[in-house]
Amino acid sequence: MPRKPIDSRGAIMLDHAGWCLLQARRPARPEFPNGVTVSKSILCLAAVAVAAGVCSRCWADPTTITLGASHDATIFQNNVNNGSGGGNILISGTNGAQISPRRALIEFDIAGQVPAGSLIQQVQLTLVLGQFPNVGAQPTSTIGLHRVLVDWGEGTTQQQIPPNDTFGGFGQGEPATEGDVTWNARFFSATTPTLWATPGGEFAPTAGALTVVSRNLNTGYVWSSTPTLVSDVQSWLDVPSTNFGWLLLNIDETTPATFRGFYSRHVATEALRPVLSITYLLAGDFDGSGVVAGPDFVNWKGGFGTNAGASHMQGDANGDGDVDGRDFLVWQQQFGAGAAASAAPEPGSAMLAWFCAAVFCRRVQR
Ligand SMILES: [Ca+2]
Ligand SMILES: [Ca+2]
Ligand SMILES: [Ca+2]
Repeated sequence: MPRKPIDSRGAIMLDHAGWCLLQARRPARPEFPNGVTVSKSILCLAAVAVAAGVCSRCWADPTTITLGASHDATIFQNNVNNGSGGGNILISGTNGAQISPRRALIEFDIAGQVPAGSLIQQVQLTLVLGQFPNVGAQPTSTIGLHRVLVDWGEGTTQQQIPPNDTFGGFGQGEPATEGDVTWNARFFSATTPTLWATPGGEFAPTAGALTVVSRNLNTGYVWSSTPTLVSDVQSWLDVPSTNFGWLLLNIDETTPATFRGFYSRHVATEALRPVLSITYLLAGDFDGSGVVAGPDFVNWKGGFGTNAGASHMQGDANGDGDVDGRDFLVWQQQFGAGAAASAAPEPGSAMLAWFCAAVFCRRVQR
């Protein structure tokens, strides 16, 4: 189970109780000290809960959402300064005329849609096929998703106003404008481009998922969940500044006419656009209600101080077996997530006061 760094979320505490956070984050004692009792009644409650087998349902059902792409583009090996960031088609593979590879990039705003601190379970990308070579098209084409390692700009080249679903004229891109991604530049500029370290993009050498794409137009092709895709999305949730999406790399960039063209996020018909499906668990939902709220704090409070073997229901949000301040921060960060997110209040001051008192008591007793 993924572990959560405290530093990525610790700043949230400052809004409410900066003193508490500073206490909890002091380098000499990054976690609450072991073996110190805050309240005998609390530990007793936790012990009774475990002994009675209360944890019959430690997790709520996972939540699945679908996201549209936030950025996408195609780059062209034979037109190194052309872009198509606003275009209708995402192309991966060689064309027939020049036997020249095209690669597509696609990115989703994970952190803007999935509650921070969630645990990613499944990830699935669906792209709808819109085009394959008119002449000499291979019966199948295998395309991999490779994590992109550095930032790139989408640009607006070839954007259709108003939007439409046409594919004509996108196969070579057009001369890039400021900020477009191209084969040579991750941010094109006529005067000061930011170049890829390697032309054609910087990306993980191994595909996180591969899919065989045949020739069924207007059909959704799916890159099913793999541990690598899950890891990619988890890391993008935990550290959004590392989210640069995936590059669609055709495994055959030497045979003529291997390309497949998929509808981009800009086409008029929504059902044709790329979709990323994400299934996640709300780590702060200790009571399995589907909402991160006050009752979950009660569970955490009951388990607080457990040093090993703690269940999620007892308040172990990050899966490391204990129930401590890190788990509290996950709960606080996710407070209001779930079914009642739109009407979620801030965590109650009494809960925060209890957390502060717990930290203070533990430090004093040491
Ligand atoms: Ca685009
Ligand atoms: Ca709950
Ligand atoms: Ca924990």
